[in-house]
Amino acid sequence: MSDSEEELTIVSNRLPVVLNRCGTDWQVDPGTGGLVQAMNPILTENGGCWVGWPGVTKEEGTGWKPGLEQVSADSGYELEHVVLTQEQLEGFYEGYANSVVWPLFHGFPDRCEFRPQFYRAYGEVNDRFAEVIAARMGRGGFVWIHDYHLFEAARRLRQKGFRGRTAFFLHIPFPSVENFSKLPWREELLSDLLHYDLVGFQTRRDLHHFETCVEGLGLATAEKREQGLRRFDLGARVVEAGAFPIGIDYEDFARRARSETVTQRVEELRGDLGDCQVVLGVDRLDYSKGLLHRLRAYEQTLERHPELCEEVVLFQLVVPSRENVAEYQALKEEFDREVGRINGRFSTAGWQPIHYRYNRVGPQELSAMYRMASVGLVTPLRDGMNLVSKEYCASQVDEDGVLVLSEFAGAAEQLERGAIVVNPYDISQTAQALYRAITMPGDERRQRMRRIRQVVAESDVYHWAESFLTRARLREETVQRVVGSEVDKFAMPERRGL
Ligand code: GDG
Repeated sequence: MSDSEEELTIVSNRLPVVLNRCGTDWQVDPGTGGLVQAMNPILTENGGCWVGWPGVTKEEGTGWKPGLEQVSADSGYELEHVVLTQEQLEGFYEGYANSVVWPLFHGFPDRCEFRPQFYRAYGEVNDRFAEVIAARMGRGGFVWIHDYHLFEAARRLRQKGFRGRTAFFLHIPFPSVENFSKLPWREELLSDLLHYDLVGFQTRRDLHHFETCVEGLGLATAEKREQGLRRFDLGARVVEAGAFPIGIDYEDFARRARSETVTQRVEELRGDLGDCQVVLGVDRLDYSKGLLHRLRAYEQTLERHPELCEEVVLFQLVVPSRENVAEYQALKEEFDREVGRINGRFSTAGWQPIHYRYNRVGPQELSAMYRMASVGLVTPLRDGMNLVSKEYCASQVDEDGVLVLSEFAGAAEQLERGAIVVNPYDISQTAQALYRAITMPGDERRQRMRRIRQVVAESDVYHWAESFLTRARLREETVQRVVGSEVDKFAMPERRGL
């Protein structure tokens, strides 16, 4: 088997499956979404494996195993599960990943709960993942690890004797040195990332932040390479880091948006909304998505331009997320209250300014929403990339929608030339941008939309996977492999004490 055909192991916190309990049985369906779509052809063609947590805890039994095996057989590659207990899940997932890393990396340090027991649980679970990977791969091969749940996987794998190649991609932003430095385990986290051969970020800004943190904390010095890559020389080992902005399956979104079913559904939805111009928001319920700021900006637009009343609606889809975390429940309550207040303030006999749905919808319904909307309002306070902004553009097959995009979404680096870019903290500026989008003449809309659709099409998810994998594989020729004690170059005294 040549290098380019080498078997690939993908690792992510969740396996790409959806498990639903039906009485005492389990229904297991294949997952959807960009990452799965991008990996499917590569894994099925060359053979491979996906390692992850199936989504249920050890306490819930193993009745899902036959279903998982079936999905694995149908998809043509193996699904290797990592079983976690409820306690591990709480400390690792709800604790360290979502109450430390997520808020810190999205610029909300005050929301962090820096509890040592969370960090310990995170280490334990990363070790469990490493065990499962090592058991499957032995000492060699190529493993691509995804996201902030698994920073420690490469170090722990190497401790178990693994000598193959490891690559990592961070889907969320990397914080500035000011924010990053607040982390009690900051050196450990950086040194964990420096155990990978290739580390990928969403944007040049994230890469720059990483580089500044590594240099600022004195761990290594970055050397600039071709294509914006950075190279950290650690003696016997070299680590590369780069920006690889993730994309979507553009063709799939465009095709679906044009389909008969979706075209019909667009007409129905438009009819239901009284033929108003639709401003669309689609977000997981999360404080990083700037939902409350967005409502205030919309309210201000209506306040300043009363002529828009009965002409425009904000259609907001909020997708439930992390429902058992108290903070997310509180955010939902506040959001519900604000929607009620604004609707109470502006509604007339036949018109309501905000249509709000709190559920998950199917891909066709989502496509219809994207296509019917005259404005895509994507205003996260911070976002690694934000796929919704790209999906909206791909679905704008009539090319007459306008994208209003937060400068703090990773996507802004690529889409700034066609979108109206806003600072979502600046309510007044966002309101003005929204007004501009609603009233933008047709020619300008088409010109801008065409420009961004081209970027989204060129840098789709296949391009992303291909460029990342090509870089990871190229490294084999240029880099000496890590040997023996070099692994522990960054062993932290504190870590040993934990
Ligand atoms: C993380 C990073 C980065 C949403 N509602 C429905 C639905 N969705 C799909 C969208 C989109 C995805 O969920 C959301 O992706 P985002 O990128 O917007 O945000 P995160 O979930 O926070 O993702 C982010 C991403 O990873 C990838 O690297 O861009 O910055 O935070 O694909 O379509 N899909 C369906 N029904 C819904 O109701 N079917």
